[in-house]
Amino acid sequence: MTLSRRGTRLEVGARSQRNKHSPANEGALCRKGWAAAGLRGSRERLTSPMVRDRATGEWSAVEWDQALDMVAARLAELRATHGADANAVFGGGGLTNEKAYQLGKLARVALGTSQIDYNGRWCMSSAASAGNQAFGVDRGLPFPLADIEQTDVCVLVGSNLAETMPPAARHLDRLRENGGKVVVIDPRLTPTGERADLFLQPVPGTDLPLALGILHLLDAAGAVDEHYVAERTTGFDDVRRSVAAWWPEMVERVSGVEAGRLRELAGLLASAEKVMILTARGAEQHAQGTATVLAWINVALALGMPGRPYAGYGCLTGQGNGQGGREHGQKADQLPGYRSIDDPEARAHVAAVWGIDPDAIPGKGRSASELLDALGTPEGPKSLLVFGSNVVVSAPNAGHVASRLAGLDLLVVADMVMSETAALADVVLPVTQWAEETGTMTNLEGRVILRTQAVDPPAGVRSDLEVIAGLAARLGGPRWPTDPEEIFEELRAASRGGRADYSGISYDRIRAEDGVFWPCPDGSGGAPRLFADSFFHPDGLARFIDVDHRGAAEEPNDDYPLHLTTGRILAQYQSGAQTRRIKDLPDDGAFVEMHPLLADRVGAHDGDPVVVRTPRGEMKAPARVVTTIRPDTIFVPFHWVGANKLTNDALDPSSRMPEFKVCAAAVSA
Ligand SMILES: Nc1nc2c(c(=O)[nH]1)N[C@H]1C(S)=C(S)[C@@H](COP(=O)(O)OP(=O)(O)OC[C@H]3O[C@@H](n4cnc5c(=O)[nH]c(N)nc54)[C@H](O)[C@@H]3O)O[C@H]1N2
Ligand SMILES: Nc1nc2c(c(=O)[nH]1)N[C@H]1C(S)=C(S)[C@@H](COP(=O)(O)OP(=O)(O)OC[C@H]3O[C@@H](n4cnc5c(=O)[nH]c(N)nc54)[C@H](O)[C@@H]3O)O[C@H]1N2
Ligand SMILES: [Mo]
Repeated sequence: MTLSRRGTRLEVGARSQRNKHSPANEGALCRKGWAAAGLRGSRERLTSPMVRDRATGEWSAVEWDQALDMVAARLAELRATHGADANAVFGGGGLTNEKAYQLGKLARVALGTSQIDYNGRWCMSSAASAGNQAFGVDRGLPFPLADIEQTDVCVLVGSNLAETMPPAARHLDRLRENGGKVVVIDPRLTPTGERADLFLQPVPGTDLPLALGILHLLDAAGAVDEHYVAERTTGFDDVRRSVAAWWPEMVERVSGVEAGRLRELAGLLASAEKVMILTARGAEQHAQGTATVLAWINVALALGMPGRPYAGYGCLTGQGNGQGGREHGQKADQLPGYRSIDDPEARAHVAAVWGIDPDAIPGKGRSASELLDALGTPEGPKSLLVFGSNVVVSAPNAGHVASRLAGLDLLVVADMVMSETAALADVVLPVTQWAEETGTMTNLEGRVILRTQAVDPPAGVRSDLEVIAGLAARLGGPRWPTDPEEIFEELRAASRGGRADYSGISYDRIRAEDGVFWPCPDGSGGAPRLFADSFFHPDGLARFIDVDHRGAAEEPNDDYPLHLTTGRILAQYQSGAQTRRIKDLPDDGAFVEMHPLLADRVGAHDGDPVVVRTPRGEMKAPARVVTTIRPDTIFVPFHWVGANKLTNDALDPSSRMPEFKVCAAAVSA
């Protein structure tokens, strides 16, 4: 039996000196960052467009013109036969702001399709939806990350940041050096949990009743900031009434967290002057993810925290451009500047920037999982262009997604490697990697930063911006720019007046100021800390939203008696398309984390192959027996093909987030 998680042995690349040029991570990178250059020059790198013969399955290298001509001709043909929505686009939160913006424009202007969405739907969408509802704005952190060090109590709900944002873990360490307390809520005791002063280990999918129970206790103890609630919020009365039912003993029954622990946490929060509540995917990737985040925001509001220095609520980001990637129009319901595609004023503004009639902008499309589910069906799109996602590994219920892709007339993937999704494509377009191109990203603090090209790309590859412009030109439009700064200038104009207003930001300003925070209308300074005087709803007030616990979409039963949850390990990134190809990173393959009590019951020893089954599929991997997980729960990392054959594609009604973090499962030796 191993008691240590193998992933934790990796050391974080240490750079202890404060680096003024990257305030969020102080110049530190995690192990993957240091090794990322390993993919450059690798034999795995694609350097020529490839076309696959469907009959024989054979790939052949073709010239760029030939590949782009062919793709554009097929897209035009599908549009002519089936209408504009026959073509679909799938983007990624790893793309730069410029790429995300151009991809949205490619869909709406060059293809005229409403069918575009992106993998960010699987990432922070529930927190985004909750932030918009409660505060009227979705900026992951409304304060700089380093503010963590100055708070009194930092509550991490479903975040394993020691493994998923290693450079940020130092902020937790400094908070504790400063006398502050760290609280971690996770069904697994992770390296983040090991840093906690108080650790709560709930059943997956029960963070919502935990929050209701905490608010119940705070209210009973008279710890609600009545003045703040009256002056700065609306809707508390309903919330107060509904949490009255959530006695700690009832919360214990649902969540498995002892009532005493709950009281301990409530006591800590009641006596603190500054409380910071941060959620990540553990709390958010649920069919009730938005409601769960809202319940924790309610706790923060009741304590009077949002807008107070070094306090409030925030969502810890995911992908490299997780924040900027959700602001500039690659979402099904969105136009650049975080505008709604349904808003006539937004449509008129963006249409003017694009030089088209507002009526030519399509309406709302399908969200990521719904889009993938519709592919190749009679009503659904017949083609898909993928930029920056490896959907057959990372989509929920991935076996079903693969069958949908197989029903397409045309699948095109732009990638730097032959990912599992690219391997199913008709055409693969080889593109440049981050170090080989320039562009802006918006970090979790809402800080727009510039990443400049460091090295020349290998011969034969093109940037996504060149690919997009190449397709747009062939689809009959005017010539589109390929220079990132020129595109950023257009994005600035398109975002003007929107919620994520970038109009005051320029490449020069970003260089001069080490990043600029949005909202930043022309002539303004940018705003590192939000909500000091007012929230973003027209009346300036924050909203308490009354939410109740519905439970997971799929609860354990006789056939599938366990909770399965999924997530990340330190050494691998996402679908692993890049990190699994880097020799310097350890790759031991997937595993099934389980408690010794469970291992005994199924007769498995550490390292033995076990089979995990859910109603959707099964996978085989070695058992990893650890005392750090709940005995009723198993955990599988999703970096390898397998985990997502098991996961449930039930969606959150408002964010359309799938339930990656809990479903019913069975395990056998
Ligand atoms: N090493 C590494 N770092 C990454 C990534 C990567 O792939 N690898 N990906 C990046 C991206 S895109 C993202 S989104 C972030 C994600 O960052 P995190 O959200 O920190 O990562 P996860 O491992 O998905 O989930 C966090 C924790 O949630 C716990 N959890 C599972 N179910 C529940 C539940 O129901 N409730 C609670 N409270 N906790 C639960 C898991 O045990 C896990 O420890 O990481 C980013 N950083
Ligand atoms: N079971 C389970 N599944 C999950 C999650 C979970 O916690 N559990 N988490 C979800 C989350 S939070 C996320 S963010 C997704 C992520 O999962 P994916 O959407 O698959 O994201 P990546 O693995 O980062 O895939 C990026 C792909 O794009 C390529 N790529 C990278 N940069 C670029 C670029 O600039 N241009 C182009 N054209 N290609 C590029 C990479 O080589 C890779 O093949 O997975 C989700 N899936
Ligand atoms: Mo993510």
